[in-house]
Amino acid sequence: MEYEQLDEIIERAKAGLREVETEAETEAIRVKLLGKKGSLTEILRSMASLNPDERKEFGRRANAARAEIESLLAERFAEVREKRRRLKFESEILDVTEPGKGRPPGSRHPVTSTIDFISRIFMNMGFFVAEGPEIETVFNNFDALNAAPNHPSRDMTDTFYISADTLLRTQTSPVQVRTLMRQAPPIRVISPGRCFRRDAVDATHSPMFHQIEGLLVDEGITMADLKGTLDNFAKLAFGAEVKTKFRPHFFPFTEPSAEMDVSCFKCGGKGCRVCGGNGWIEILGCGMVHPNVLRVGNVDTERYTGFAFGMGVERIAMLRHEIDDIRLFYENDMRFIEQFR
Ligand code: 2NM
Repeated sequence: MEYEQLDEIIERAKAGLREVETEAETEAIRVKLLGKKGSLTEILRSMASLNPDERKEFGRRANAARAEIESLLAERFAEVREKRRRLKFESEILDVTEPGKGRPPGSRHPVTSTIDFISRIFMNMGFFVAEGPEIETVFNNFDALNAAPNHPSRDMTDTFYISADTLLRTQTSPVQVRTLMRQAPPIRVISPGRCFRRDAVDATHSPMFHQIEGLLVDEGITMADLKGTLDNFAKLAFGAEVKTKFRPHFFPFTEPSAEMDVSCFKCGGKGCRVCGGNGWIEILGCGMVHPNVLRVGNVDTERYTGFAFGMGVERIAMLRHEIDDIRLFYENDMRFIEQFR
């Protein structure tokens, strides 16, 4: 009978498997030849018409043919599976020696670098950095600082109130108040941080800005200590050649109070754009801590005296970097920030 049909199926298996590239294509050939409706199965069905001897011989050969095709399939399956694995590995190859994607270096915001610059100078003189909350009590922000009940800075039009007794701090001195209440003299702290005042925005005003304030309390502290410390700061911050000048001023929390000017570090005092033509630049406010403030911290005012000072961070940064508009600090424009790398 049709033994040639068996040889032919084997040939078709060989020819078909030469073409296949994937496991799915190989499986399709398996189904076509050996599946329930496959060619070999069809041939076996036709065995019904054979006599027993023929059927036995045909069955033997058909089984041999099936075995051969199965082994061809297994071989091809292994090959295409291996090929798929190899392609997957190749597509996933990682060159661990390849240089990383260049990430542009970041830059610190000039407000941050100015805070660090000023803090470092005072830390080198023995001051510690203290921080406190931006939401403060009216007591810490005003009462403890000897501000009269009717002081204009307390006004709703000057201060952001959150409630009758809480507000956004208008200066960082409440941090000094907290320090005084927690710690006995000697005290040497500076407090950098964000402050808030209801100011209209222009080139030199912002309702949110930064300050650094300082406080020193110890036995025998006089105005000479204040002047020596702040003159030293001015020389370290703006150049050894600068001179300082203290002009009388008024603050509720200090008595006497003063403002400190430095001779222009740009033009040496002749007058230029940086100093606005007059040769001197106002840098900070300062004074001897008012006894009423010291008493808030239960400091013995017969034994201890102290001085305090405060300066605007943006103002110092603007002077150092010749920035002419405070709004540039808050626009998050990288082209601005990257200039201070
Ligand atoms: C200034 C000017 C003068 C100041 C006073 C105090 C405290 F809490 F100790 F009384 N801290 N900071 C002070 C003094 C701040 O800023 C222009």
